[in-house]
Amino acid sequence: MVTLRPTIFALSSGRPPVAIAVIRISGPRAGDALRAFTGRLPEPRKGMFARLRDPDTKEMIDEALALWFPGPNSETGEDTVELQVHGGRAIISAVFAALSRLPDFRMAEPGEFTRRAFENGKLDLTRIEGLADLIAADSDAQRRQALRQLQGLLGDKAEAWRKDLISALALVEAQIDFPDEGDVPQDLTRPALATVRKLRDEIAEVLGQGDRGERLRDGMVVAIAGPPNAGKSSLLNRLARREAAIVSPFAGTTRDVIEVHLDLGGYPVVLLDTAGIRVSDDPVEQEGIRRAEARSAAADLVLWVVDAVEESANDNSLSSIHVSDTSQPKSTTRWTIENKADLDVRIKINNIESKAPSLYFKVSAKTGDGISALMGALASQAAQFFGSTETTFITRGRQRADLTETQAALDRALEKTLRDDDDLIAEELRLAARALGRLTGRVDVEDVLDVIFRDFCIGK
Ligand SMILES: Nc1nc2c(ncn2[C@@H]2O[C@H](COP(=O)(O)OP(=O)(O)OP(=O)(O)O)[C@@H](O)[C@H]2O)c(=O)[nH]1
Ligand SMILES: [Mg+2]
Repeated sequence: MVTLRPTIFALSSGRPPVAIAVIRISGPRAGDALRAFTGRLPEPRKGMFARLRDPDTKEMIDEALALWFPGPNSETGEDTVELQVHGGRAIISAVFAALSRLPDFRMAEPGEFTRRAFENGKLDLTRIEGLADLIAADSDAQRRQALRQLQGLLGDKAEAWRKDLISALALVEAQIDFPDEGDVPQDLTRPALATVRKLRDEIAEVLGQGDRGERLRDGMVVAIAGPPNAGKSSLLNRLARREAAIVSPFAGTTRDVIEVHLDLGGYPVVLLDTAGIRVSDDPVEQEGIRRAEARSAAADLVLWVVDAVEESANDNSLSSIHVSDTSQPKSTTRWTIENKADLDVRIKINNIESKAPSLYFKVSAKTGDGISALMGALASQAAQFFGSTETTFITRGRQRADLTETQAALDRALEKTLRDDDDLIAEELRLAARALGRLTGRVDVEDVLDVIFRDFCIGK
């Protein structure tokens, strides 16, 4: 007897207890499971109210909504069942226990439903990456980009390119196979190369769009840094609107880097609170300072926080801060934040003062004064940082690498035309087609699948 491919099941909704839990079942015996629980199969793709009974004892487990999606018109391409039960732990475990007792059933691994969808040709790799990003999206801009990727913005384009490339390759191969035969028109290579040139230019354009798409996935990194006790952690808490970091009157409170994810005007921002930078004998604090400097150097923007009172005592010389801190490479944009404005006896000055190239803000993390202006400036900075991502095709380094390889092979093919060597041209075109196939997961897929599915949750 042929052993059936296992039918898999998992909880696809959030951690119980919750109002409703969604259990998904996919595989050749999914329909059997539904029949075992309810005694019948509903009409495809229509919700059915059902009493779920334990297949062995016939004891009722719960009242549920059952959905039946026969393959191949299902998300995974296999027969699929979705049960919406009340989201209590005992209900879910009773359903799982009963499912595990059915022959050829087992729990799904993380991302296994999506993996089956991929194997059944429902999704290419770029769409799967879009799906992973969609689930992980924290902000509107990320959600929109992920959705475009899920809808095939890059995948469809890559597939169209691959088809054109294969037609071009067929022409070159025909030229090689029938060099002088009367029924084959002369010079098939020339039209093929026109296609190749067009493809190369289109790919170059996509690659030339910059790394906005990749950056949008990670978010704009904003590091809060500065001398100890300036109120960096207080500022982080104020911007995050929660007590994410410990605040204390003692200098040297923060040691580890604290990370908070914010949505600013629809853009993802990662805010870092770091240890106050000073000379210290304490090895733990030294490590904290080392981390603070490393993370600030890698940040997209540094908010350099100083104590307004100390600033005024220092003869108001903002420039001294710039001189004293040499840890920042020139390329990182840096704004100076004078905090504790509530304690400052000087006459209130304008909130934002443009001191190009850095910006200067005066705030009070304690009273909230000046915070909304700072938030507004951060939101515009994020909007500017990400620019328009509407037509950004590349969202991952993996995609960029495959496209760069495609382009390089096309370039080499075009160079070979000078030497008029059709065999070498054909070989480069094959390499280019292979790199494009890798992008969508048509070839060499095993190397990347594990990396991609590592990010997936169970039940997806
Ligand atoms: N009056 C006033 N006090 C503040 C303000 N912001 C912070 N403080 C106080 O300043 C002290 C230090 O604040 P923190 O936020 O812990 O400062 P920090 O820069 O994170 O300090 P380290 O982590 O030690 O480097 C605390 O007692 C805060 O309550 C402010 O705007 N006004
Ligand atoms: Mg702190």
